Amino acid sequence: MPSFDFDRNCYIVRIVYDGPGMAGKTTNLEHVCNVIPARQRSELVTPAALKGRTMFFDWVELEGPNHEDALVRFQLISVPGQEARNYRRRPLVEAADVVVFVADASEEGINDTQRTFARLRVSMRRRERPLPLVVQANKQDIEGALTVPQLRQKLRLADDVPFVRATANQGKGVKPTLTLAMRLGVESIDTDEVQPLLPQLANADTLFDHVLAFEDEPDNGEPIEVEELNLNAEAEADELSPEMIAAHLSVSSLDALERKAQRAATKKGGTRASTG
Ligand SMILES: Nc1nc2c(ncn2[C@@H]2O[C@H](COP(=O)(O)OP(=O)(O)OP(=O)(O)O)[C@@H](O)[C@H]2O)c(=O)[nH]1
Ligand SMILES: [Mg+2]
Repeated sequence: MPSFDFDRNCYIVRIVYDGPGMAGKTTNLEHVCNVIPARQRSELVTPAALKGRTMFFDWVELEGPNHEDALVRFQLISVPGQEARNYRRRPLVEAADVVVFVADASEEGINDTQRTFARLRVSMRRRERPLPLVVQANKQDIEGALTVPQLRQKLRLADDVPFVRATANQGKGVKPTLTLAMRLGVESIDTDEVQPLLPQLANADTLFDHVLAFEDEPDNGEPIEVEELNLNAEAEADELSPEMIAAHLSVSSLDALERKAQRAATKKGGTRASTG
């Protein structure tokens, strides 16, 4: 939910750019900084980047419109997409008011995109309130890149989730993506509760300390639900209609149920044998 910063008398809407490694998240923020005048934004802060990969996050704050006598400021944060940095990614996603999912829509990137989206979906389900989402189908310049309808199907997203085509390294689609995310953020000020700004999320400095607190427990093993893992099976079944995919999914869960029942029966039999 959006926050209110009483020190600066402004609303804060946090827009988190999530997505797999090398999808173009940092490129989006860099382009935003190129097109928005310096007086309307902060510097782009990137604590420790290694060979072009985001290690912790990128952060920039933009001045937005007035909303009921107070300014809205947007904090744009991009996560580290590498799977090994998932423990740093998670607290950032949890702090989001709006998520921009930057999908690598190229054939090469689509598996990582699906896997990362499955993780995001788990985080979204854990929240009490729905998290507004914009999906950017990036790398449209690469031959064979998935179209928006193809990507929508791969990620199993309904028609009401907004998608934007983009080639972020040429600046294409970056601003429309941001505009949509900002609009969703401002709407959530009206429809959601607004909480006082948490000190640990106030600025890039405190956010860095917040993320560093997770270094002691680098647990990347976030559970992904069985249904989500079936995404890859589904990926092979490209030409299937939604009905066939639904049938396929229920068959896979039936198979899984059957195996589970068999395991339980064997275990039970074993116990009986040892006690009887
Ligand atoms: N061909 C192509 N390359 C792109 C596009 N967008 C970004 N790139 C390139 O992809 C590479 C990775 O981009 P980044 O923005 O650093 O990716 P990231 O998502 O921040 O990656 P991590 O920090 O590792 O999570 C860079 O070389 C970009 O120039 C695009 O639309 N098309
Ligand atoms: Mg990056």
